[in-house]
Amino acid sequence: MKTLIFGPAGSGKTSLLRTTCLGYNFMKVVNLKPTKGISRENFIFRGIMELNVWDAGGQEVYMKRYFSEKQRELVFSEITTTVFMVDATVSDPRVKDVFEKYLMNVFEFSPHIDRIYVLLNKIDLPESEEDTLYKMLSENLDEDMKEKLHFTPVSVKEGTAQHRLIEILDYEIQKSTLSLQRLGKIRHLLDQFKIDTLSEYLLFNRPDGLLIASTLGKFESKPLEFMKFEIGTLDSNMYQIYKKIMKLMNKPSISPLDLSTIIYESDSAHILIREVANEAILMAVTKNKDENVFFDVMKTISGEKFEDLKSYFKNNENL
Ligand SMILES: Nc1nc2c(ncn2[C@@H]2O[C@H](COP(=O)(O)OP(=O)(O)OP(=O)(O)O)[C@@H](O)[C@H]2O)c(=O)[nH]1
Ligand SMILES: [Mg+2]
Repeated sequence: MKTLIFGPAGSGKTSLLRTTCLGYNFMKVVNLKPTKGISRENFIFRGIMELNVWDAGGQEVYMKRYFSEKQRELVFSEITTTVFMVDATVSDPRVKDVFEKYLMNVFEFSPHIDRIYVLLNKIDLPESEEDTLYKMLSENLDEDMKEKLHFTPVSVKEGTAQHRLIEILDYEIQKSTLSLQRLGKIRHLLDQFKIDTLSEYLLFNRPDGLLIASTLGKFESKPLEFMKFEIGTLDSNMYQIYKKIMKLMNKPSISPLDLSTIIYESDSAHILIREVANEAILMAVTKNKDENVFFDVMKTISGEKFEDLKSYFKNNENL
């Protein structure tokens, strides 16, 4: 799915992508250099939808190239989703000019596009003039066009831009048969895990920290978003210690992957966490502390059905 992120230099496009799709926090992206031309990257959003993101560096030299006869078809054709991002602290009339050229080219080369998302970014700053920008960008457009535009004032710094992008991409998942099929299969497996073990299961996508599916239905967990869910960072010394123990016991050497389940315990439940093929994290929460339930979960997350779950993620590599 070609996803084009377009807009003037410094509006926050790369910051938005890095924080949403790679789970970076805002501090990690404050010193980004301007993007040179178009940077293309593949992400698997929510573990099920493959995105081919085109992040178009917005400096004027590049803008000229994107709109040139030689390049415009390449840049603006075959788009599935597109977002226009502006810095709401800059109400320069040149922004309007770029926006109009962008719209013209999107509709010429990707006429099926029925929504254009416009993010008015940096509203955390006191000098932000999102209303002025909104008026400027929506002025003199015909009604048909206006209906296609969806403006949202946002801030990458405060996290609202990431929420909006996630909403936009979730809407795209709903339109993608392939993603829905994959999600259906994953949900079906988790439901089977639940029946087999009397426990609830949550599956998180590792790179963006977002929920892929759960047996509890929709589940949003604030602190998990925009953060890499790394089992390794939970206890980074464990591997070294265990490796040494194995050596002292004259057992075969182990790889970090052999240490892939973490178990927590509360007064009323066990929580077991296991990596799924490097791409996802599965969390099981038992209904009680019955030891049979515990061992059933252990069996499930190392059994045949778990291999099935893994295979859905391994297939991603071949997309
Ligand atoms: N205050 C504030 N600063 C932001 C926000 N979003 C991005 N920035 C800053 O704006 C600057 C430019 O961000 P980039 O993500 O590099 O902008 P860009 O749109 O990719 O720029 P080009 O690659 O040149 O087109 C960085 O210093 C970011 O830290 C925001 O929501 N609030
Ligand atoms: Mg950039």
